[in-house]
Amino acid sequence: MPVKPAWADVHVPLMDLWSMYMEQPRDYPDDHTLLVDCDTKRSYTFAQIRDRSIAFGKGLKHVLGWAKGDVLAFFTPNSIDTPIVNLGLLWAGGIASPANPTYTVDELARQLRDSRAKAVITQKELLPATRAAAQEVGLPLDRIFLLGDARDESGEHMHWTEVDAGGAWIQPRKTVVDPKRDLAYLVYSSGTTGLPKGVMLSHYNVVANSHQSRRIDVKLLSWDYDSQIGVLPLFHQYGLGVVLNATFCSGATCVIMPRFNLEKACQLIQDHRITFLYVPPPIVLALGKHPVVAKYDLSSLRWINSAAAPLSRELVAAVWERLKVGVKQGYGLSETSPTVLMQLQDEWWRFQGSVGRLVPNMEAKIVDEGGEEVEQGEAGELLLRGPNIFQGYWNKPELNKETFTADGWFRTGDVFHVCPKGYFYITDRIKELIKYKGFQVPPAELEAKLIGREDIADVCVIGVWDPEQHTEIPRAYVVLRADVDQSDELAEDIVAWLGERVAPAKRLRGGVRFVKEIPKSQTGKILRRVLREQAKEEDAR
Ligand code: 4UW
Repeated sequence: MPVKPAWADVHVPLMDLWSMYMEQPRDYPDDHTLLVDCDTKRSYTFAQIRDRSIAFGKGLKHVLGWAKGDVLAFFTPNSIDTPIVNLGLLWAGGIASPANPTYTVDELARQLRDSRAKAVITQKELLPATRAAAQEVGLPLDRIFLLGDARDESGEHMHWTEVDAGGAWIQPRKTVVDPKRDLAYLVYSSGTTGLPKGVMLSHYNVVANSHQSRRIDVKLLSWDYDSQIGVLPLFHQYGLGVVLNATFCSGATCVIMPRFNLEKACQLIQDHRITFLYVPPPIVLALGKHPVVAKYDLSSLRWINSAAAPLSRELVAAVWERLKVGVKQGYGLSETSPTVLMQLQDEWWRFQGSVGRLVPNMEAKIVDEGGEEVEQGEAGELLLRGPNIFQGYWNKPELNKETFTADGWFRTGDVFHVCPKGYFYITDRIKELIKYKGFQVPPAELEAKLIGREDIADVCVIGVWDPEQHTEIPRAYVVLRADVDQSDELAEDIVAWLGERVAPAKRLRGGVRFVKEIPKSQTGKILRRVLREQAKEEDAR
């Protein structure tokens, strides 16, 4: 029998995402500050966000002839402007496709090409990479806009506020979308295998997930007391979905950090009396163990939520010992808009190690390799159904057939068991994905690059556990060509060579190991599990 949520279903209104955030009843006043820049202290109230997003949406329609379904790519570190541009785009019926701002030119070009982005918005410091990527895919350079504080003196690239100005006089008519059919986001994820692909999230998917998860965290927040730091990347559903959703729904002010710095984060928590945090496990590690934390008063914190990668009980205990703050967990995927499982605030100590229970309106099944449901308590792959499940991968009909079962269950590629009370425990991953500090690292992407080297005959990249950093790190198992001799220098060269060609999160921090062959099944499929076991043994020595 599929597992059902402990809660009754919630009503999911049929509306677009802009209307959900900007037009629904809320507890806080229009002039309440929602977003603050941690450096410049520049800020936006709700009314400013609403009005500026409409102005940007009008500008997009008029200046660029933006049509429903046109994609705007985001290539920017976190900025308080991002949510406004994002909302303005949704108002104009567009689709946001955010990219990791540490991407190389090739990686960005790939996403621009695949998403068929009509324009890209970036910051001045990233203009050289953005221009190079645009040129590579034939995107006209005047389709690159800027956000943030710095302008482009050459005048070649409009600042988003200039796009705004261009449509000031036209009627504010929001583009009508079909919430169930039209997309709000095209985020990139490698799914269970291969290269990153566009995850199609409809307005309804995201609106649903907001309502599904509201009764867990958002319910506890109040606009005149609570605040958070927006350190999670807004190019990822954890930031774009969970963090912004908490702020817009509750009014809890979000102090946006462009990049994480522990000391700075502690200073912000102290100065702004921050009450809650959404973070990945490495930040929990830092809060629990790093000496710098002791210099600051973090007593305003009420709770922390960790998700996106595994978190050990030991770290949860370390944070409790030190700060007397509970770290609860959540689980989800880009493909699920993202929240699927969540612990309540008091469950981190009552159900330690669990990543929570199903949010409302979802169903879950745990199945064996043959697709049959396992016995209660046994481990297997987690399958999901619900209104927050994505519309499939962009332009990948064949893959979509494999991703969903015939009766519509989404295969997560994660291994779970569930206790009789409905608490879920994640124990393994059967998909290829590696997570470095919560960032996706698709092994297939690194393998494709490495195999391009003359001296490499075969290669497999897996994630190995780094207990000090508390994260998986990518390691390459390499078969050299017969006439090439292995050496430590060559291993270092391979690490450095790849490091120049990929975003920093994808570097081979786990090093290179030379092997005689890559274990494969009779059908030629790489047996990653065998290598993962081998790596565990090697690292234990
Ligand atoms: N423990 C172990 C976890 C966990 C985990 C995810 O990059 P994506 O596609 O997506 C995310 C989403 C994070 C997220 C979802 C819901 C939510 O509410 C929240 O915060 C409260 C954050 O990371 O990667 C998805 C993959 O990441 C792994 C798992 O393998 C999953 O398939 N993962 N959460 N708590 N592993």
